[in-house]
This record gives sequence, C-alpha cells and structure tokens, in this order.
Amino acid sequence: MSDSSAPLTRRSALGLLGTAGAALTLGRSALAQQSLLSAPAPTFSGPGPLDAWNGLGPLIALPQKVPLIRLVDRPPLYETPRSYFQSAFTPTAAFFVRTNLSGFPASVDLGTWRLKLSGNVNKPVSLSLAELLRDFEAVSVNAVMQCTGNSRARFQPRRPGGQWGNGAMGCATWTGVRLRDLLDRAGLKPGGVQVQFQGLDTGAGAPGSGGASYQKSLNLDDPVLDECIVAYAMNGQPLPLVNGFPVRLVVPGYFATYWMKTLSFIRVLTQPDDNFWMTTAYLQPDNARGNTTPQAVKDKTVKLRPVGSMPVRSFIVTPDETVKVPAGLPMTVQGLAMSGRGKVNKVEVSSDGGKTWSAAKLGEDHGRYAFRPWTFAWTPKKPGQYTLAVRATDTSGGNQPDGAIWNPSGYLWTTVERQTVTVGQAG
Ligand SMILES: Nc1nc2c(c(=O)[nH]1)N[C@H]1C(S)=C(S)[C@@H](COP(=O)(O)O)O[C@H]1N2
Ligand SMILES: [Mo]
Repeated sequence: MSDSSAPLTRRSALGLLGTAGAALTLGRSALAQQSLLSAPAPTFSGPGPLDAWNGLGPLIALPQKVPLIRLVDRPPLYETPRSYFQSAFTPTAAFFVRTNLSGFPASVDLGTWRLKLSGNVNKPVSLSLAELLRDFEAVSVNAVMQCTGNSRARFQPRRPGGQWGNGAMGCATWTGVRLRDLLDRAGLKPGGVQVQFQGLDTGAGAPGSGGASYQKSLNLDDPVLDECIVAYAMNGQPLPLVNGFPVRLVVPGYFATYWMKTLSFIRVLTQPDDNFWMTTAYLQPDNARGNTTPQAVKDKTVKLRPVGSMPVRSFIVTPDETVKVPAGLPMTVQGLAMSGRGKVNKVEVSSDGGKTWSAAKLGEDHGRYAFRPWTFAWTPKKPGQYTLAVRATDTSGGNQPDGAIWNPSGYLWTTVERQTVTVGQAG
C-alpha cells in the first residue's frame, strides 16, 4: 500500500510502541480492507500477489456476523480477516462462511425442525433440538475447521473456485452430542458401509453437479466417527444460521467439507455414496500431500481419493507487511499452527527467508485439534528487507514443503508461509 505518506509516518510511530503497535497495525489492515468498499468491485481475481495473506474483496457483514472479506456472494464465500487470528479461538461472528449451493435457508423453525436418522438402522429416529439438549450427554471439543480449498489463490497455475487467502479456517470450542450416541439410539444393522450427512440447503451447485443437495459421507469403519460431534454451540453460543444453526457435524481433524451445516438427515448406507460431492468434487491425489502436476493430470495418470484429514500448517499473524520495524527493536513474531494428523510438536521461524531456522515458543495447548499459538522473539539488527518464514511439524511425522504443491482442485495447500518485513534506521 503506497497510498499516501501520512499512514506510513503513523505506522513507523506505531512500530515503536511494541505490542500495542502490533495491535494497531492490524487495525490498519482492516482499514485497508475497508477502503476497498469504495473501490470498484474486482472482476478478475488473478494473478494477484501470491503471498497476500487474505483473499481480495470488500468487507461485508452477513446477518449475525461482523464484516468479512466477500470473495463471492452466491453461493457465499466470506473469508476471515487476518487480524482475527491473533488468538487461538476465532470469534464466532468472525468465522468464515462458505456454502456450496445457491439456496441456503433464511430461517429454521425449531417447532418443526427434526434431526432424522434413517437407512440401515434398527429404528429410524427423529429428534427435536429440545430432545438433543435433554436426552444426550453434552460434550465439547476444541477444533479447527478449514475449507479444503483454503489458500487456493496460491496455486500456480491457478485453479477454478474461490480464490481464498488463508482465512477460510477458524478454531472454536464445539459443544453438542456424540454422533456415536445418536447412531446407538437408532441401532446399526449389519451390512452398513457409510454414514451420509445432509443439511437443509438446496439449489444449483457447481456446473455439472447434477444434484440439488449437498451430501457427504464417512466410512462406518473410519475411527473419526468416534470423535464426531453434532454441535449446537460454538464458543458457547448458538451457531449463526450461516454457520449451520441449529446443528452442524464436527469432524475433528478433517476438512470442512464433511462438517455438514444445518445437519438434518443422517443415513446409514449399504452402498458407497456415489453422489457428485463424494465422487467428483473433493478428491485429492492419492498421496499424503495431495500433490501432483498439470502434466500428470493431462496424461490421466493421477489416482484420486476423497479428501480427509488436514496436513500440518503454520501461519504468521503478526507482523504483516504494513509494519515498519526500527532496527534494534525487540519484537514478537506471532502466529498459529495446526494439524489434523497429530499434535503440533514443533514450530520453527526463519528471518532469512528459510536459510536458517530457530525454534519458536509454543503457547497454550488447547488440544490436538485446536490452533496451537506460537511466538518468536526477534530483534532485527540492521535496516533492510527481511523475509520471515514459519514451518511446523506434527507427531505423525508431518511437515511442510518449502515449495509449491499443486493439484487440479486447489486443495490441501500446506507450503511454508513467508512474510516480508521492512526494517529501517532507528535514528
Ligand atoms: N449444509 C452444508 N454444509 C456445509 C457446506 C454446504 O454447502 N452445505 N459446505 C461445507 C464446506 S465446503 C465448508 S468450507 C464449510 C463452511 O462452513 P462455515 O460456513 O461455517 O464456515 O461447511 C461445510 N458444510
Ligand atoms: Mo469448503
């Protein structure tokens, strides 16, 4: 941003305030977003800066939400601004919003709404929210939900779909009833292979999708079923409608595509689900990183499988590129890490663009599925341009590649994040 010299002067002054400066700096990036409101809406999303933390769009508030970065209106894709990731839990009102179909309910009448379990079960079950609250033990999990296409804007060559920056993710405390308890109530009959989830939304989906309902299924022998929660609360509040009121499925460690909003139908299937959203969309190359090449796709040699758990990632939240740091000033580089495949056990930071690395300090442990905050004390000695980088590992042996990955749908981005910082003379 080189709009005028006044904010630059202000930024330099704020930089001298240390941590208070960091908070104010984030205020500035919100201001930068705000100024987009008066600019004409972008009609072309690419190529754009590959290292921009957030996607590009105006700040717009949906009902029950604070202004978020609107990438697309219908179906809605709203990204969480970077400043909301200063803490390990993402405020409910700032949580990103994404819906695959054009018709999302504008209200849900709890007088008639029921969660229905059917299919290959002993006894079909229909439960009101009052019954879910009264008849089942309440349990909570801290877990990150992340869109499979988070950070898609980084892909080169570009992939179609929402050009997300890093903000299609968030961490919340999810409270509700165990999926297992509901399945036990209905009773599984022998011969089931998958359990299918569906919400209340309808309407046209991606071109060629055929179906007008969004359905996702998990294998009945997938251990993640024991972790799943049908959640009626998020950070101790009812879910905003756009985030799934009255209940949504929480699948800890898995990508958000399975986290069904306005969950209303649970069906036990005796055949693998072959609907569009299971067999055409949300497929990744059949390797842990989901990595392949455009050439391999052209040659039709890429084997695909449904996406599942989230590989390890880490993010620099502050400083951002608007900070000007005076040389010699001790500062804190701060951010988050996460993995759906094991606990984050190490975060390392580089201040020379990835040549040398030092251990960051891990912050409070909110559980293996939650964001793990980290901090790194840094005193840049000399003026100049610095490139900060961060990488994390997890207990499953997962680590982050320092180079692009690529796949046809723009999924599973997990590359080392970088942040350029300008350091000036202190006097
Ligand atoms: N009912 C319903 N649930 C859904 C979807 C949807 O289109 N309909 N999209 C999924 C995808 S792809 C994402 S990224 C998350 C987004 O959840 P959020 O809007 O609460 O952030 O919801 C998941 N659950
Ligand atoms: Mo998604």
